[in-house]
Amino acid sequence: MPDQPRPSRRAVLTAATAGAGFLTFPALVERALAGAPYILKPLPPRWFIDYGSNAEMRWDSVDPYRYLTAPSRLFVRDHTATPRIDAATYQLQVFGDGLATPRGADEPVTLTYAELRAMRSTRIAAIHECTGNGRAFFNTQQGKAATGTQWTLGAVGAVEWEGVRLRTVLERIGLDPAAVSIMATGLDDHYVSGGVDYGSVRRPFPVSKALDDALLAWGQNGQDLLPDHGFPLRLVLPGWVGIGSIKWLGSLEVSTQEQTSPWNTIWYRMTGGSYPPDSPPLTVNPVRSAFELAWGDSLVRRPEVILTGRSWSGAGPIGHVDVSTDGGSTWGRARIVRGGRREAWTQWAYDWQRPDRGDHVVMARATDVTGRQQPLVTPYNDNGYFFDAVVRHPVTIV
Ligand SMILES: Nc1nc2c(c(=O)[nH]1)N[C@H]1C(S)=C(S)[C@@H](COP(=O)(O)O)O[C@H]1N2
Ligand SMILES: [Mo]
Repeated sequence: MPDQPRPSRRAVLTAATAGAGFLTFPALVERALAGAPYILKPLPPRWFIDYGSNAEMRWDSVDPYRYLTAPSRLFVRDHTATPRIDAATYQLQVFGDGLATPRGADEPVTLTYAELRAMRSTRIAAIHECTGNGRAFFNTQQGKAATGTQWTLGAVGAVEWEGVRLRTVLERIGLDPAAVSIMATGLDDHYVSGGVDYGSVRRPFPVSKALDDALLAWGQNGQDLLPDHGFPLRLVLPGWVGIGSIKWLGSLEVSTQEQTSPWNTIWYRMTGGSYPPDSPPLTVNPVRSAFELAWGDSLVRRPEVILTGRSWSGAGPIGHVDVSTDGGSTWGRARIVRGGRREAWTQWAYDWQRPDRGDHVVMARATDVTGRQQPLVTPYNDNGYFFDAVVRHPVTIV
């Protein structure tokens, strides 16, 4: 299952001591018995909803005066658990028949952490988001639950990544013009689900993305990557589904053939609902919006209540945002506070005039510069990807 919540460490321990569970997730049971958490950074409940190996950022903890999401606040999505990797012995391996001089997996080009960091560095501010962000709303808003972690809207952040462009690295190694696909593979444990070992977390992406804006990142917001976010090195595919940005990057296989892995054939493509069986792997993220409010927040009545929030799109900047405070009957344009080109997301504010005391539903609907607008209903898919419909957010004016 994609984005399946791992049982809490306590639940794993209970199962393990009861003699159950060893067959289903031995590595995780071992880890739990050893007292190791899945995620290494602290997850204070005021900032995060803790799902074991996944952690969601709470939108009401977002500071309206901070544009970027601090590493300590960013959501985490681990298929198994965060590994600790020693940068001193780390090597990135690059191989495949798509290199100018083809190389097998047993004779890769290797790059050490120090060699990578000595290369020309670039900073890219981008939205970082899980494909399943908003999944819970398939159930709570549209009445049909999808499998996987029931994220609300907090599996997203804005990050300024620092690293070397993959293009630079490939040019240095030498690329065959016939290369089409690159398989990125992580160094974390094999992903085992339902008794099946799917191997290392890995997903192929097109060479065109590699030559466009893909980054081999060692930093986030001016500091080294945290272990949970991929230390010492992760791939970043700006604007694309989070699964493309492989953490703890172990190898890149450059091929003249299209490549597949379960992460682009079984998961991270649309299945079920009205989707055709040959629906392609997901790439560019949709348009979404969130209020910087808790679910069911209470707001003190004033002549003017200011609602703040953010909107983002994988395809480009946000053009405009409309807000409704009456459940979608009427809409007014939000003020853009910060956004524009080369930015990760757009911050906005809406001045709610003379709200009545009582319960209300507030909604934010964004349109990006390519003309993509959030729909009111998102077609269902089995794994609950790309919930981009306008979210009906309850608030109470007290
Ligand atoms: N090696 C590896 N890379 C991975 C994953 C993983 O479990 N292992 N999870 C992916 C998914 S589904 C997402 S949404 C992002 C999450 O990145 P973050 O935990 O740094 O926020 O990493 C992606 N890269
Ligand atoms: Mo994800």
